[in-house]
Amino acid sequence: MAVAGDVVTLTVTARMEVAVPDQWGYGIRGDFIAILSDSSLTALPGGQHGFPAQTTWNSGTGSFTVPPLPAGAVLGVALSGHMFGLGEGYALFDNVMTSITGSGAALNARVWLGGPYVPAQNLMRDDLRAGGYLPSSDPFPLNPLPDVLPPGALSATGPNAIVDWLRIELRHTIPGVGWLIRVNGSLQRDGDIVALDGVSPLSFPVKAGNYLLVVRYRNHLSIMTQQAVSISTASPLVDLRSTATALHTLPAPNTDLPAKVVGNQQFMWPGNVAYDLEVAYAGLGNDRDPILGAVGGSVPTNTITGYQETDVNLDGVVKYTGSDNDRDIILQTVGSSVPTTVRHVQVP
Ligand SMILES: [Ca+2]
Ligand SMILES: [Ca+2]
Ligand SMILES: [Ca+2]
Repeated sequence: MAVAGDVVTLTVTARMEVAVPDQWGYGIRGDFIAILSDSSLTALPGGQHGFPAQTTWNSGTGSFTVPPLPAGAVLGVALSGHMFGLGEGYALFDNVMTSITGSGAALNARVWLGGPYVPAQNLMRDDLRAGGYLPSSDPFPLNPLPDVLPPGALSATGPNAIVDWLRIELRHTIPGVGWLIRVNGSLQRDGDIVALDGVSPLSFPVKAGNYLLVVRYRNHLSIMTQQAVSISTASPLVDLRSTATALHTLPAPNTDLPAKVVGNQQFMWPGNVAYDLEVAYAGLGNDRDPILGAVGGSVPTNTITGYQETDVNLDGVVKYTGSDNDRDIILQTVGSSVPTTVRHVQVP
C-alpha cells in the first residue's frame, strides 16, 4: 500500500552459490518495481539496490522513496542474482523484510454474531467466558496463528465482556491479490472488535489506508465489506451491525444474502459447524450431523458442555433438541421451509 513519497526499506539476507566461477565476479540486487494492474512488472527509476554478494550469508538494507506509480499499480520488490561474465551460480535469499514509514492503522469496527445474539439484551452472550471455556490459544479451524490471550484479557464483565476470539483480515482493493494481512482480535458483547487484551484497539502492521475488511468466526459464515474502509490512527467507525454498512456479495449464480437481516441490523450467519464455505442442514458434509455426533450420536437429548464448534449459540452447551438447541439455528440460517437449501458464504 505504499504511495508516492513513502520511504520503503528492504532488508535482505542472501548468499551466492557459485557453480562456474566468473572472472568478473557476481552480484545480488533488489529492485523496487511497480506491479501493474494487468500483473506485468516495470522498473522504477532509482529502484535498484546492490546487496553484499558473498558465498556466506550476509545482510543488506536499501531504502527507496516511492515515486508516483502508474494508476492501479502497487509497489513490489524483485530479488535477483547475476554473473557479470559467463559464470553460473545460484542466489539464495532468506529473511526478506520490507517496512514502510506510515502512521499505523487500527480498527474501529463492530459486528454481531447471529448465534450468541440475545435480542432482549441487545448484546451477545459471554457464557463461554463466564464458564471458563474460552481457549488461551487461537481456536480458528484453519491456519491458526501463534497468538495467546494476555493475562487479564477476560476480566471484564457487562457489555465489554469478551464473547470469543475473532479473525480479521484486511485486503487491498486490487482484484485477485487475496488476503493482505490477518490478525486475531477479541469480540465484546456489544460488538466492539478489540485487541486480544480485551480492551485496546486492534492494530495492524500495515500502513494507514483504505482496505476491504473481512470478519471470520469459527462457526459462522464470513463477511466482507462491499467498499474499502479507512483504517488509520483515527479510523471512523465501521458498524457492521447496521444494514447501512453494505456487505460484499458474490456474482450470480452464487449471490446470496451475506448476513441475516432483522430490521436495520445485520448478523453474521450462524451454523457453519463443519467449517467450509456454506451452511447446510442436510446432505453430505452438512452442519447438523456434527451436533448429533457431539452429543453421542444415539440419544438426541444428551448434551455436552465446553468450548465446541457445535455450540452454535455459544451458551456453553451443545444441544441437538429441546429449548435453546443448536440444530434449529442451522435450519433458520438455510431457510426453514426448504431444509435442503444451502447458505453460501459471500466472501471470495
Ligand atoms: Ca464495547
Ligand atoms: Ca458448513
Ligand atoms: Ca448451544
